[in-house]
Amino acid sequence: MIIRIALEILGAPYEAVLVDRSVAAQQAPAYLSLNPLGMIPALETPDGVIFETGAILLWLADRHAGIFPVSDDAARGEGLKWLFFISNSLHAGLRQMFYPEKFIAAEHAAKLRDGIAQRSQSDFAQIEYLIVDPEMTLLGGATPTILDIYACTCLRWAQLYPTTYADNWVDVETFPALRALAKRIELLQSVQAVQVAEGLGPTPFSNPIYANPPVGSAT
Ligand SMILES: N[C@@H](CCC(=O)N[C@@H](CS)C(=O)NCC(=O)O)C(=O)O
Repeated sequence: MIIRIALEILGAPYEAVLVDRSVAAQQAPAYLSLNPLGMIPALETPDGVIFETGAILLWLADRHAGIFPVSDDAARGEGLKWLFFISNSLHAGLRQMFYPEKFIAAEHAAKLRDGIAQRSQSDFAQIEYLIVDPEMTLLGGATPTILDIYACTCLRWAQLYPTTYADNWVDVETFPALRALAKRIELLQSVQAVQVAEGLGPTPFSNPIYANPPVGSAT
C-alpha cells in the first residue's frame, strides 16, 4: 500500500499486481526473480526492479519532485537520516514483532517481542518529537513527504499486528501529533483512492481495520 500511495500522490502511472501471501506467492520463483529476498513490495521500473520500501520511495521521489528534498537541496541530509531511521529501526523492529520466527527460535519469540515492543514505542516517540519540532518540515509539514506516509503506514501496522500479542502494544495515545498527522494524511485523495482499491477502510492510519480482502488487492 505505501508504494501505491506514493505513486498516487505523484500522479505517476502504474499497474498494481497482487502477490498473494495466503499462498506464499512472495516465495514463488516468479516473485523471487523480482525480489530475491521474497518480500513485498517490489516496483518494476524502466531502470529495473527496485525493492526495499525506503529505496523505492527514494527512487520515486528522485524522479518526481515534490515529496522529498532533491539531491542538491540543503534539506536532503535531514530527510535521508530520518528515512533511514524509519526503514532501519522502526520498520525493521516491526518486522521482528510481526515475524519473530524469522529472527529467533520459537521458544524465545515472546521475549524478543517484549524487547522490540519497548524499542518500537521509543521509535514512535522519536517520530512524535520530530512532528512537533517546528524546525522539522519533512514530517508533519505543509505538504506530504515520503517520511509522512512511511511513518503513518508504520502506525497502521503497529495498531493491527501482530494479532498474537497484546492489543494496543504500542500506546498510540502517547503520540497525539502522529495521530493528528495520520488523520490529515488519510484524507488525501491519493490515500483515499488506495484505501478504496485495497479495502483498507476510511481511516487506514488513525483507526485502522483489517484489509478486506486480507491478502490485498490488485485493483
Ligand atoms: N525490509 C523490507 C520489509 C518488507 C516487508 O516486511 N514486507 C512484508 C509485507 S508488508 C512481507 O513481504 N512479508 C512476507 C515475508 O516477510 O515473508 C522493506 O522495507 O520493503
